[in-house]
Formats: sequence, C-alpha cells, structure tokens
Amino acid sequence: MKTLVLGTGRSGLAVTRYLLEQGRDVVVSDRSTREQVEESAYWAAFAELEKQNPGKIEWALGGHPLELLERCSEVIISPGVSLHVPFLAEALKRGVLIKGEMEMAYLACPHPLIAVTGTNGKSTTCSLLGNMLDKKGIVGGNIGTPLLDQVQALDSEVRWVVAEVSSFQLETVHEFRPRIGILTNISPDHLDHHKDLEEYRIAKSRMFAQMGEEGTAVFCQDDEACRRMAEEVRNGKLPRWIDGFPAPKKTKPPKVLTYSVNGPVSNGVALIDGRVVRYRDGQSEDLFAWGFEGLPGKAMISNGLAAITAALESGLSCEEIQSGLRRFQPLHYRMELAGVVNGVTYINDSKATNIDSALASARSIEGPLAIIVGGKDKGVDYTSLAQGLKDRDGRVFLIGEAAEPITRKLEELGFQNMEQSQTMERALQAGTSFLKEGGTVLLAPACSSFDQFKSAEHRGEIFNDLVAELKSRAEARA
Ligand code: UMA
Ligand code: ADP
Repeated sequence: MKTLVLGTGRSGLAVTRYLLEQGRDVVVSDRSTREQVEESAYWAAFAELEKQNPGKIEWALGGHPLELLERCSEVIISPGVSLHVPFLAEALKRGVLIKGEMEMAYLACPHPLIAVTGTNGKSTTCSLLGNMLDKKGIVGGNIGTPLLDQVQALDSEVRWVVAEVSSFQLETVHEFRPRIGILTNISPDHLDHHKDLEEYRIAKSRMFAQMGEEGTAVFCQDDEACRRMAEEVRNGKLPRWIDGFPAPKKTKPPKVLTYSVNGPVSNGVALIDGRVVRYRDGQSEDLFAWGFEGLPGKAMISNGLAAITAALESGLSCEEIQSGLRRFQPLHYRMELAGVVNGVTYINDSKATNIDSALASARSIEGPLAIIVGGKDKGVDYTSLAQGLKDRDGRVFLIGEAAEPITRKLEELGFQNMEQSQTMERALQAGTSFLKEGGTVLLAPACSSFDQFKSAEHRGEIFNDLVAELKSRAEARA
C-alpha cells in the first residue's frame, strides 16, 4: 500500500520529502492540473525529489480520484484541504486514517512543543517566544515554514520547539500533545473551510485533547471562548471528537493557566497598573514593568502576556523574557507603518484577515480614518463588521469579492460613508484624496487575500509598494 499526499504546496512538499526519506512509496495528488502544478513555486523541488527517488512518486493531478483509496493506507492532507471535500468524506466513511503534517512533525520532534493557536495573535506570540527562548528554541508551522522540515534539522542548543498551529492543522492531529498549549482567542473565521463556528472551535480544542497532567494549557482570560474552553479542559469535557477519527486516550487534565490585560487571574500572569504580575493560587508576585515599544496596544500586550506565561512555565528567567520582549520587532503587515506622505499616515494591517482583528485595528487608530476593507469572502456573517465600522465612523473603501456582502450589511444599518474601489490601487488613491486634511489610511481587510493576491503577505507588499510610490512622487514634486 502507498501513502497518499494531498496538496503540492509547502506542506505537501515537506511531507513527500519526509516519506521518501523513510523509504515509502508515495502518491501525490492535487486538485490543480499538471500544467498548474508545474507553474507553482514548489514544482522545481518536487521535480528534484522525483529525480532523486526514481519510481517512488506517482502523480494524480487535476483532482483526487476515489480509486486511490483502494491503494493507499494513509492520507496525509495539506492544511488548506477541507475535511468536507467529497474525497475525504468518503475516506472517513471507509475508515482510512487521515493525518496532517503537524501530526508527523510532532511525532518526529525530539523536544517538547509550545504550541500556539487562536484566531488572532498566533504569529506575534510565537515570534515573541522565539525571541525569549533565543538559541534554546525555534519557531515554525503555520507561520510559514513547515514544522516537519524544521524538526529534522535542529541545532544542538535547541530545547523547545514553538509551533504556530492553525485550526486547519489541528483538525488532522491524533497523538499531538504539546507540553504547553496556548489559545489566544476565538472569533468567527475560516467558515469557507469549516462547516460552522462550532466545528472551528472543535478543531481548536484538539490542541488540548491529548494533554495529560504533565502539560500546561494557557488561555486568555479576557476572551469568552477561551474562558469556556479553559473550563472544558479543567473538567476534562472538551467538545465532541470529529466523526470517524480515533477517540483520544483518557488523560488527567493538564494544569490550566490564564492571562489578562484587564485584571488579576487565579493562576497565571496579568498586567496590573503597568506591571507584569504572576499569580499562583491567588498569591501575587510582581515581576517587571511593562514598557516594550514593539508591542503597542491591548492586543499586542495580550500576546506578550501569553508568551510570558508560557516562557515562565518553560523555566525561562525574567531577564531572558524581558530581553526577548525588548528585542521584538513588529512583524511585517501587522499594524506596520508603511509611511507618512503629506500628513497622511499609511498603516498596513494586511494580516487582519478576520472581523475581530480588523475592528481591533480600526479602534486603535485616533482621528480621521480611511479604511480599506474586503477580499476573499470566507463565508462569515458581516453584521458585526458593519456595526463596528459604523461605530468607528471613518470612510470605508471596499475591494475584492467580499465588497458586495459587506456593502449590503452597511446599507442595512443605514451607513453610507463608503465607496466601491474594487482594487487596492484605487482604494489607496481614493482614501488619500478623502484625507486632504490629514489622518490615517488603514488597510485592515477583515478577509483573506486569495481573490486578488497570492497571499496576505503579497497584499501587504503591494500596499507598501503603492505607498512608497506615493512618497517618491511627493518628494519629486517638493
Ligand atoms: N489543494 C488540493 N485539494 C484541495 C485543496 C487544496 O489539492 O481540496 C491543493 C492546492 O491546489 C494547492 C495545495 O493544496 O496546490 C495548497 O495547500 P495549502 O493550502 O495547505 O498550502 P501550503 O502551501 O501547503 O501551506 C500550508 C498552510 N496553508 C494554509 O493553511 C492555507 C500555510 O499557512 C502554512 O504556512 C504551510 O502549510 C506550512 O505549514 C498559511 C495560511 O494562510 C500561511 N494559513 C491560514 C491562516 O493563517 O489564516 C490558516
Ligand atoms: P495570526 O498569526 O493569528 O494571524 P498575528 O500575530 O499575525 O496573528 O496578527 C494578525 C493580526 O491580528 C494583526 O495584524 C492584528 O490586527 C490582529 N491581532 C494580533 N493579536 C491580536 C489579539 N491578541 N487580539 C485581537 N487581534 C489581534
């Protein structure tokens, strides 16, 4: 029997390479046609693998034919493949084991894992932990680098592996058992992949399903969905398992810690009067003053507290933690200052790919606002976005596939301060003209990017390039 790999992106490539190293025969399948796959960024690497392993890769491109289920004992899927595609629904029915690269990376990893999931703040929290651990840790996973590649090439000083884990990746873990697992928050997202919000929540809960008493589960006390899941973990009553998957082994619940920017917690870390305070069974211990320029605003402080809670649990000293926080450079396309031209500030939050993150960004900006919203429609309800935009009262410039459903919701609320820009270029021009007296043009799309761009990073790059052009034209005129 062969092993079937679904998807020829970054994750599928890492899995194929790993399986070939293990001497396995592999079928690689993608819904894209051979021509499309050959044009992708990863084709050269696949072709090289095929050359080095003659006869070991079989291709099934342009779809996932059902007959493969007769010949393959395992299916390893890429994160972007939904369990609802008909091929996988059939595989589940036939009891074929479906796994993902995160599960394989966990099994291949020689060190304990600190895993971070949540709708927003994953990359920032992981990067902070990477800074704090310094040479003692590496960061990978959903952040952009397949963890399976990384865990096979670790420096000897590494003691901890920090994994950014998406709901897509968590759907297909089985034995996965991080030593420390963090949930930052949950709000509606990815409803084009998951059936509904509860299914999205169930996927996130798989992070904690196999954790035993040697583990620590960390939750944001300020987020309702986190408080609920913390309770479920404490009581050993996580939401139901995915139908067709093996049930988790019964374990004693892990230790539960929480963090808060709003007030004390029972066990964990909180920000109190500008200072970071650790709590153990209600007893407080003052650690250090908060004051880290790279982490402005409540959301970033919350990510900082998540990282501090996990770092303390992994045995790092306050000096190591503060040094990591001090060295933190804001990540690209997350509230990034793209430039200031003729009194207008341009902020690039291309990574605000859901409603909660986009509204948090809009609220954090003071003064006149032109906000660019829209992109690929992920099937979420835009009512809260429309209400939040109305309350913030800036002018809204709509782009992409989701422009229409968002416009409808804004109109239902009687909001009219908006225009259809369709493209990023037009939105930026129109936003700039609107802010003649100064203010902020904010890119906070609340949607993913795949309708008009290759990725959120690509969208961010285009925005920065357009701002750089504006700047050089303004300088040439001056
Ligand atoms: N495909 C199929 N059948 C399907 C669906 C997709 O064959 O039914 C194929 C596509 O044609 C394509 C391939 O699968 O060739 C793409 O796979 P993928 O979408 O999983 O992308 P990868 O390049 O493998 O990258 C994945 C993650 N992508 C997604 O989750 C969508 C990357 O996260 C991750 O960094 C990488 O693995 C390494 O772990 C990106 C992401 O957008 C950054 N994540 C989402 C997010 O952060 O919001 C969850
Ligand atoms: P993720 O990896 O989960 O997408 P990032 O750290 O990359 O998260 O941040 C993405 C966007 O989400 C940021 O641009 C910011 O707008 C928003 N954000 C970050 N952290 C939080 C948080 N804790 N709560 C709400 N929004 C956040």
